[in-house]
Amino acid sequence: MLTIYGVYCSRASRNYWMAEELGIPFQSVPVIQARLLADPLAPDARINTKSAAFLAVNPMGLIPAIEDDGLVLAESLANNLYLARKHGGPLAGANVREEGEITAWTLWAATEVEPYTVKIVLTYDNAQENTPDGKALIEACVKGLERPLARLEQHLQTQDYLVGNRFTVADLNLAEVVRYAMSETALFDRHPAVKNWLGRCHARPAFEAMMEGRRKEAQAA
Ligand SMILES: N[C@@H](CCC(=O)N[C@@H](CS)C(=O)NCC(=O)O)C(=O)O
Repeated sequence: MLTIYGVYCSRASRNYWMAEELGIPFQSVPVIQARLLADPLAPDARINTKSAAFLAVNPMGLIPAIEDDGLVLAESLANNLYLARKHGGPLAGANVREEGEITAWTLWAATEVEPYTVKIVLTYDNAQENTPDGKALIEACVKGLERPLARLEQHLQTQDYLVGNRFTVADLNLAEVVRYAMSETALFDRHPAVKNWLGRCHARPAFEAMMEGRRKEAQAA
């Protein structure tokens, strides 16, 4: 059975959403970010990204990691590409051409979009969004996002999804990266096709199941 190491409130959300989309059984090992604990190496600390038990799974000390039939992978977006390829169906590329497009969009998400969006979400997580430094950082990130979002807007003006006119793993991977910037509503108002696409992705029952996992996790904390 697929094992996902991580927590819903982390990049592991991408893998939980994917498992829900595929409808495959999975177990979750709740590994929390070490930075959230006062003393992650304390003997009674809950399992976290600095715990020896987790470092044995992912020596990088980052979540998520997945384990599937003895294979361990530890890059959230690549984990999803693997799961799509393994389980097939409409989420995966139907041919080599679509595989190429899915890979390109996924690497684009990681390299051209995530460096900005993750800084925005972390600024909010750290309650820095109203400080002068936080405001300046968000402003710089929004500026950096204009070009990629304009490119995405252009693509989505003529199609509802990124590849093959259907929801694929490329949409899931990019949507989870773009979600981190949702606080910047004016940015999305300037890119209505992107906003509508994100809405379509978020209307999926599997996304809602993942978000329910996040809510339960937050309540239990
Ligand atoms: N490129 C990696 C990045 C993983 C990453 O940075 N994970 C964060 C949580 S979202 C983490 O484990 N941080 C450790 C910590 O904050 O202590 C991926 O996409 O899987």
